[in-house]
Amino acid sequence: MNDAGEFFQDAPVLGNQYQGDAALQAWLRAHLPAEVLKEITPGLERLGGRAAGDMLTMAADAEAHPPRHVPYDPWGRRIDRIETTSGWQELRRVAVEEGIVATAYERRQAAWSRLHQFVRLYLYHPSSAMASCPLAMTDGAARVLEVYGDQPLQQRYLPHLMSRDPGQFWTSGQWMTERSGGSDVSGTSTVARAESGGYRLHGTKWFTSASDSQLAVTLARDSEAGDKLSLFLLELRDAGGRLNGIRVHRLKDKLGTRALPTAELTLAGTPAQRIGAPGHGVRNIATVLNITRLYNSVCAVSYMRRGLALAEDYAHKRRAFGKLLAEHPLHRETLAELQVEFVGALHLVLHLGVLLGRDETGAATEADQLLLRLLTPVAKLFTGKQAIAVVSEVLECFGGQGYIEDTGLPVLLRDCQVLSIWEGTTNVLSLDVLRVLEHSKALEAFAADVENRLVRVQHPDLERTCNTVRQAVRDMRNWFDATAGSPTERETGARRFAFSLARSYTAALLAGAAQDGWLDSDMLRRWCRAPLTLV
Ligand code: MFK
Repeated sequence: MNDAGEFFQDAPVLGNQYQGDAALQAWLRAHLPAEVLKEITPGLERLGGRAAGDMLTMAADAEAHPPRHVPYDPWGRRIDRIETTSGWQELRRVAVEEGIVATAYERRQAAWSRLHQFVRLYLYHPSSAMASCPLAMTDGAARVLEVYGDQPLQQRYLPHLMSRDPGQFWTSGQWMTERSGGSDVSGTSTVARAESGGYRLHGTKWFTSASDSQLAVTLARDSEAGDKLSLFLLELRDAGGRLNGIRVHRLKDKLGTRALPTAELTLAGTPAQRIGAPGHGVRNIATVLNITRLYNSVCAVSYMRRGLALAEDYAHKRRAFGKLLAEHPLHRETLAELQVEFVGALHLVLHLGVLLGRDETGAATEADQLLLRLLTPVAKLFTGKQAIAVVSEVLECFGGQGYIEDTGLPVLLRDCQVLSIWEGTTNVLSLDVLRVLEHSKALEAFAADVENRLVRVQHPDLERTCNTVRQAVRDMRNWFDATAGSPTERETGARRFAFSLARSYTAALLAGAAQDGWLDSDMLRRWCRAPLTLV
């Protein structure tokens, strides 16, 4: 109430996003060696504070002042300048200072470094106005250079991509999409003409995220490889800051990710260098995609957490029908259901951070590698859809205020909506899951891993739930065998099958945590109340 007795609602407030996250802390305590947790905790606390502090001001500025394309200088010269606001630039500086990319490549925590980086990204992302998008592609570019780049390429570019110095840090875009397609890149018409030890690229790219980056990886038809697709790396600007044979047509007018300068552009003789073997473009860029798909999953979970943090706070200050929202059983139940979705997704995604960390440091078993390959598209498609559903429900927790722009709530939903589209739509990723299962022993590795987790669960209260998970895995294997001779039926069920893999694997992860006593077993029961198999 104010002095005149009028009512004004207090806004939801965010606290330190690490210190207030009991689910994350419980997971880290249960998995990380004590000395690793001790070493990284102060940094997580600092970043958790910034995510609820100075980063929010920067993100609000970036969101309120979207990037601008300036095609000409005052005298008519074509310049194609991309202007971004100071908030956007500051968010990039925070990312560099906080080592959002560097943490994964410095490998100070050996096989735990990737997990550490995932947690940092999880804290950074929902306050970053999507500055995390160029970081995802930068990380993917660093990884593809590590795996396929020759020494000169690695020496020139890796230090920039993993730098902690804002003056040295470079970001990379990832340009796959042309007018003819984003999912099906087989129609790519950009050509790469070999020229004096390098290449020059000619063609038009339809979506180029983060066009303010210094670098980009892209696909083009390679004159040295019978016009098959190869992967190329290009520098956008020359030493004087002028675009390297690139003409920007326009910035895209998007539903969300409005602070992110996504452009449509033409390459007209842009110098480039090939990464990896000629004609292996799709296979090589898949290394980038597998990183960006994991970023997408981490970011999806972090949006769920952000929405819940706001909704929980609000439920303890908003009164309706004579009591706080938090005192209404149905509101509490709604929040509890959302919390379970978030916790399940958190466990799945952090587990992928463990698998990726092992893979990148040579510590992965063959089963780890199969699971990583299988669960990467599974987690991306599953958490992308979950985030949209959870954040949509979160908005409803605020009633009409959830629909009002300057509360900062609608942007969460607008930005979530892209998570199921870019980096492979739900259907394209469901087909990728089939591709993995049809060409490897990943389903066997999956079933064995689930059983290894369930067999440890001795608590009598959990037995029935564990049997439900076992039955789900049997059902999935039966469906997969039964559709072996019917590609159409298999493809038709691919999405349901991928969701089944996500729900049942997550159930096995939650069962282990409940058995070890650091997860409330009610969470597991709630998770398993929804059908685990949809095939
Ligand atoms: C905040 C979050 C941050 C995210 C920010 C990102 C913003 C960036 C915006 C974008 O760039 S969006 C564009 C993203 N584009 C996609 O995700 C493409 C989606 N389409 C696919 O993934 C298709 O499945 C694919 C292009 C791969 C299909 O192409 P093809 O030519 O039909 O591929 P094919 O023949 O199935 O596979 C070629 C090779 O790649 C095969 O290996 P081999 O040559 O050895 O047989 C495949 O096994 C391999 N491959 C394909 N996907 C793979 C993979 N290998 C490993 N991992 C994968 N994911």
